[in-house]
Amino acid sequence: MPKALITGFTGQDGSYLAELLLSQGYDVVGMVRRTSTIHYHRVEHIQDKITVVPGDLLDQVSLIHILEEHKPDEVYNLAAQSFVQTSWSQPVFTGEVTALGVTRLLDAIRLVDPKIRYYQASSSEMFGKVVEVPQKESTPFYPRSPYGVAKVYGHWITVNYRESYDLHATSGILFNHESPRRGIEFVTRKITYHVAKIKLGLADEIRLGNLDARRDWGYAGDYVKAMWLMLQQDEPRDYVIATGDTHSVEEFLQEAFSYVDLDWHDYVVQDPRFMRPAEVDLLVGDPSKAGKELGWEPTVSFRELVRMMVDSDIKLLQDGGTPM
Ligand code: NAP
Ligand code: F7E
Repeated sequence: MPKALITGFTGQDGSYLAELLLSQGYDVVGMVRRTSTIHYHRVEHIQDKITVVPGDLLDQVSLIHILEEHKPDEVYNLAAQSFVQTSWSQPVFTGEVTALGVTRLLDAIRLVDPKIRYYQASSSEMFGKVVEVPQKESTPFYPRSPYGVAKVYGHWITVNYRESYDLHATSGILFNHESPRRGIEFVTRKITYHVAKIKLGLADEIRLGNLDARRDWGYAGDYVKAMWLMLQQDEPRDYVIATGDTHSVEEFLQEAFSYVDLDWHDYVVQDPRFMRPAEVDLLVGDPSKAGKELGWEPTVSFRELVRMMVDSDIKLLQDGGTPM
């Protein structure tokens, strides 16, 4: 039975990846950091099938101990300070976790077992102020936030360890991917949760920042499959994972509100608190290399994604639940 370690197991992608690996017959080890309250809401349905271990990307000793004790064949590094807005208020912390955390983990692999296959969660935020449309593997990076800068470091240290130590280390450059398990602070989930609240009479407005930004939004369940496929290749290579389709925040609003027969203009308040010091205006990826070499393609359209998230949030509220 192959064994995989997932860092960021409690996050959106960690939960979908754990489900996928379990369905493929893996023994799954999920790393969680210590917090004063336990929040396993995304993974509680599979918790008894997973070996949950404490560890932190800030603490290299914890990483070495996990690798020595559990001996994984594959490591998926999904842990990060992943919210772009927070990276301006906590730039050093973001660098420690999202950039240097990658080196701590790669170096632990080099020391304990260099045969381990490694996946790095790189991001379309590395393209930032884009120099090419659409963005592909060879497009130069121009990050626009401390988060984007930290991800560029994580990306290049992964390439460097592959070339320096012959590690099977792969970097997936994933464009935005969403789901009903998306954190409530990200714009898609913030919108669908508020649409559900407004529809049910529990709120009467939603406060947002820049509505013109365009993103290539896909479904997280599709994207974790690409991560797994990357580690099954003989040669480690880097891949863009995207839909090739782009929409503005305003288009997302339009789609979500009209689905429940409401007009978004009646409820949206623009609030400078949600504007960013530097914006990424347009992202759209070219996933053709992943299509050709991995046989990967997205299965959920923009419209299906929006509706899936709105439906889920309406059900969550009707069942008396709270957002993840
Ligand atoms: P997420 O929901 O924010 O999950 C992040 C995970 O990282 C959580 O499990 C979190 O644990 C964990 N974490 C944070 N700091 C840590 C630390 N110091 N040590 C150990 N674990 C730590 O993010 P996601 O959307 O699933 O994204 C997964 C990865 O892909 C991230 O690296 C993100 O930057 C990257 N990415 C995401 C997207 C996207 O659109 N979703 C696109 C490209 C790249 P807690 O539960 O304790 O907070
Ligand atoms: O913002 C605009 C905001 O926070 C999307 C992370 O997973 O994907 C994600 O980063 C856009 C931006 O995601 C609000 O200005 C307007 O232009 O949902 P977001 P993100 O910054 O694209 C990448 C690929 C990652 O790697 C990251 O980890 O929406 N926007 N009004 C808003 N955004 C938020 N959050 N809140 C607003 O009120």
